[in-house]
Amino acid sequence: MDERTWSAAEIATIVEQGMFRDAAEEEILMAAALCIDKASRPDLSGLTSLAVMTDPTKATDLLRENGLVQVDGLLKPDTVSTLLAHITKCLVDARSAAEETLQGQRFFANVRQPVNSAGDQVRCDLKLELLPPVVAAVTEALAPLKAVHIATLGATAELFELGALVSDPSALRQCVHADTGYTSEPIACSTFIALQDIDEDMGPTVFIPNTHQEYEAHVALQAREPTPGSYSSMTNRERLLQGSPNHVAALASGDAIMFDSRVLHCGTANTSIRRRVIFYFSFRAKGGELGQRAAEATPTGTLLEGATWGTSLLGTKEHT
Ligand SMILES: O=C(O)CCC(=O)C(=O)O
Repeated sequence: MDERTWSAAEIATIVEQGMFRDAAEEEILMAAALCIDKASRPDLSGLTSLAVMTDPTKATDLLRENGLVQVDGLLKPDTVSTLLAHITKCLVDARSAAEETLQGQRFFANVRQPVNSAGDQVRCDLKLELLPPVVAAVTEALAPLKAVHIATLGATAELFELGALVSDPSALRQCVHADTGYTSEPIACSTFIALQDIDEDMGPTVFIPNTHQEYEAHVALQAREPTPGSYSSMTNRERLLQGSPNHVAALASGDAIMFDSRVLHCGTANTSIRRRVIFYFSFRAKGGELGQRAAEATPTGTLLEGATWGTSLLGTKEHT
C-alpha cells in the first residue's frame, strides 16, 4: 500500500460519503502503521510450495503464530490460466442467470463493499461448482496444504467455502473484519490464491498478523468511542489499527495466503485499470469440541448446494 498523504479536502469528501467513512479512516490509520517499528514485524516472506510439501511443520507453525502463511507458487501457471478462464466464463453466466432468475444469492455470496462510489457493482464473491478446473486447482493446492489443514483443524475438517473474489477497477476498500469472531482455538482457515499478479494498486488483501489470538483486538475493532477514563482521545480501535504492523498481500500469480478465520483483514481499493481475481477455499473443523465450536461460529459458507466431491479434507475422492 502506498504511504500516501490525504488532503483535508479528500478526507472531507470521503467522510461525506457516510458508508465509506469507516473504511477510508481505517486506511489512513493503517497507512500510518506502515511506518512504525519495522523490527517488530513478523517474518511473512513466503515459503515455496515444495518446501511446504517436504516439511509442513514450518507453515503450520507460522499459521499458528502469525495467523497467516504465504505459500509461493502454490498453483502452476497452466492451472492458473485454465482456472481464470473458467471463472471469467462462470462470472458472465452467473450475472445473466442472476438477472434472469432474480436469485443472485444462488450464484453470489454476500460481500463487503460490493459497489463503488457511483453505486456500480464492482466487487463480488462468485460461488463456484466443483467442476474439473476447480477440482484440479483445489487438488494441486491441497498437495502441500493438506497436512497444514490437518495439523490445524483436524483430519475431519470439511470444505465449506469455495469461490472467487473479483474486484474490478474503482472497487472501494472494505472495512477491516475477521471472518469469524474470537475463539480460543482455530476453527476455520481460508486460502486465497492470486490468479494474476496483484500489484499494490489492484486492491490486495491487507492482513493484521497475530490478531487471531487477540481477544482485545476483536473487541477494540468494535470500539467507536474513546475508552472511558482513558487519558488519550484515541479509541482502542484507532490504537489497534495504527499500532499494529499490517501485511499487504501483493502476490504474484499462483501465490497464496492461507489464513486463520479469526485474523483481521480486508480487501483494499482497486485503483488500477485491471480486474483482480482471487480463487479461494475454506475448511472448517468438524467433529469433536473444535468442530462443535466451528459449527456454532462459522457462517453458512459459500459452498454450492449439491457439491459432492472432496468436502471432507481426507476425502479427496474422484469428482462425482
Ligand atoms: O477481496 C479481498 O481481498 C478480501 C475479501 C474479504 O475478506 C471478504 O469479502 O470478506
